[in-house]
Amino acid sequence: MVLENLASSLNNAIKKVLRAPIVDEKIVKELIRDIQRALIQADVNIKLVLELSKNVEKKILEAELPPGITRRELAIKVVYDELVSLLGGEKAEAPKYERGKLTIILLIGVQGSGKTTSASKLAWYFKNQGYSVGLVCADNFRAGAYDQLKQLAEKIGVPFYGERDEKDAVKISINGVNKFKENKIEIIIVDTAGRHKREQELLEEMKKIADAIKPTEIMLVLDATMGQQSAQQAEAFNKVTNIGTIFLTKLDGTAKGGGAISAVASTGARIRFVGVGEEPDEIELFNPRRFVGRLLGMGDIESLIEKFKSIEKAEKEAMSTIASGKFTLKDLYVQLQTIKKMGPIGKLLQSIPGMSISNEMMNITEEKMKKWMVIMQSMTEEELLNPDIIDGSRMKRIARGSGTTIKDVRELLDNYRMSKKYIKQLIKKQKGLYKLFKK
Ligand SMILES: Nc1nc2c(ncn2[C@@H]2O[C@H](COP(=O)(O)OP(=O)(O)O)[C@@H](O)[C@H]2O)c(=O)[nH]1
Ligand SMILES: [Mg+2]
Repeated sequence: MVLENLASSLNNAIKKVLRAPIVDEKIVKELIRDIQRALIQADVNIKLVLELSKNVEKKILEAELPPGITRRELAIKVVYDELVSLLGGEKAEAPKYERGKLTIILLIGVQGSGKTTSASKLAWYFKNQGYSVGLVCADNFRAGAYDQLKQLAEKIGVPFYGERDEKDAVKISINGVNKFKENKIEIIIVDTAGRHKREQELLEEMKKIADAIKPTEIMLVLDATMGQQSAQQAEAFNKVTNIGTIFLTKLDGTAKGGGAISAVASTGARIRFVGVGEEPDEIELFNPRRFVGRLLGMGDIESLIEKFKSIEKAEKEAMSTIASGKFTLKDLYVQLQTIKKMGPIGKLLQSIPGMSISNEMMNITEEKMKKWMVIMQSMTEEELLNPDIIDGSRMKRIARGSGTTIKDVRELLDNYRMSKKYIKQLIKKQKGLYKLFKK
């Protein structure tokens, strides 16, 4: 039984209700049976399934219908709500680690589940939240694990700790934690090995590491494409260490992640983050509503609307700056950073017909941005706020002062004007699109 079956049987159950001419007790009972079958086949704890179905049945049959709501709509809403509450409730909940205090996150999971990638994603996420973050490589089993995490750490600009030749993962974990503790790092993320000669060895090693470094949170990394194996993995790990949260990876593919429901049910751990790509910034907070929507086959528009909301928020400031005609060179730098951060959103926009984003804008390298900052530092306040006054002789002075060439200065100014135009266009397009998706 693979997880796709769970998703499709739930989906079929919902469709049956949608197709039925009237939703009477018989249909409701049938719906309940379908849901029970689907969940039990997906290894969700039987007691839990019975509880869930009892709730659904009771709510659908006994509830007073709210005005304007059909029993059919209510049935779907109830199933939806029950699954959402099984997965932890209403909304995406951001972890709140105390500032200035030490938080240790220990990542565990089988080989290939995405631990190392997710470690870098978490580091990227928390760094952006303003925490100081350190990455520890305690995977000394797979050759290349050290370099993989080290490179990712360099890419996102967070400190890395590893010992290439040390064979004892427990020792490395302790040393790494101690070093970052000395450096007053707030969040230490420990990446571990996934493959061992025997599974039992791996589980014992995880337990030893956990006992040694006493993590604040043990996070199980689960591959969304793994189906019901997820529950078995989760249970095996949960027996030796207490899993607190789950990072569900590879939700960017076709997998709906139904297996994770079983993992949640069997461990009581909450899914906290999802991975939606291979890059460090392709991480999202787990959103139960969106997840269930997707599982039941009605979530795509919802996630799109949410993405647009977040773009709208990010661009609101830019909009008001530009609307007031005050888009300066200083703003340009901030904007470029925003655009870089919007990487995945850029991708999303590109996937919508008629929304191709200027590639020149998305491809500006970090190097170039640094050079531009240096150039801008050689400008006067007046020039920064009023770039139009920069003529040939000013360009010469700025180039000399920043150790660059007139060509570099001109390139920056060209890009500034292009950005101004581009951002204006982007906002216009977004306004139009946003209207389309607003209910
Ligand atoms: N598409 C996609 N690929 C992922 C995601 N997370 C990890 N991967 C890929 O899965 C593979 C295994 O990841 P890795 O982090 O090395 O797994 P580990 O063995 O648990 O450390 C790599 O090819 C990753 O790029 C994700 O969220 N989406
Ligand atoms: Mg790894």
